[in-house]
Amino acid sequence: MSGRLADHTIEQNWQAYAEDEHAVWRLLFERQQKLLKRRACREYLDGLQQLGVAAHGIPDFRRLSDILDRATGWRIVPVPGLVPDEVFFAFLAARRFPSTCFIRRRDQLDYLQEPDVFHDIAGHVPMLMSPVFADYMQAYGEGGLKAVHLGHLNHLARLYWYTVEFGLIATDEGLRIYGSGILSSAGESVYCLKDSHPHRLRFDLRRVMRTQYHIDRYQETYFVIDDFAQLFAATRPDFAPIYREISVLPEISAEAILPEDRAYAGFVSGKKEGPRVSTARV
Ligand code: HBI
Ligand code: FE
Repeated sequence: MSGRLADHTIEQNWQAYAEDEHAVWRLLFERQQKLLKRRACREYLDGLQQLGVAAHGIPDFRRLSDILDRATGWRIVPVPGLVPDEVFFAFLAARRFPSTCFIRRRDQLDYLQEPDVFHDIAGHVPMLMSPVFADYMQAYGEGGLKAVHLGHLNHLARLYWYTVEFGLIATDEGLRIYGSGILSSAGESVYCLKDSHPHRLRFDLRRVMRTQYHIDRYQETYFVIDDFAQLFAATRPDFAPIYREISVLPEISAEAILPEDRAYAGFVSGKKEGPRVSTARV
């Protein structure tokens, strides 16, 4: 790892976790396991199992990294918290996943704005066991470095938000979760699939990049991919012309629906899904 990146890393110091910190992990993990068995995508559930991420306590990153490295060449690097955007992207481009080490307190089980070790390890890392998703994350890191230089980080950050953090995938068994922000949230893992309030739209790169998001509440809109190959293919073109194209178009608010939007047409709780009547302004 380059010196500049290494400057942002810390030691996980696994031996130093208190028993109560492991107990918080167990609470979170057991609760999510029950919810995710029938809600998370196959790639996530397989990754979790292969990594041996389990209920007994906060995992040792070195053990996980060795398994992850053999599967897809990714490793986990411990960081103290949010790292600067360019550093974050440089890590991803080098197939290094920066993970926080601290765990939320007992009074924060349901909600925490910043990432903690449960979000990073139980939410993100299992997806990195999937070869296509692992490549997508690296491509995203490379795209992030370019976006910063082009002054379009806002557009690229929305792609991350609506895929890596809050993405849904259409499968033969129905709609499933792959976004880590949902996978690590008990409330949102139920809400995103079942609730009649949010829109569930077919993934469209330009639409996603134009759509604002809220960081402090459940999402108003989810974007549904058909498979991870579609996601990876969407990141293959040079984004520079796409950024130019969308920067002259209006931004889209988190809850808005456009006439050209395509709703996910699966069956959710016995009702056919469609966009709600458009009352929102763009
Ligand atoms: N740092 N540790 C950490 N985790 C993140 O998810 C993260 C970050 N720094 C910046 C960042 N995310 C954003 O720039 C991207 O999500 C767009
Ligand atoms: Fe995250």
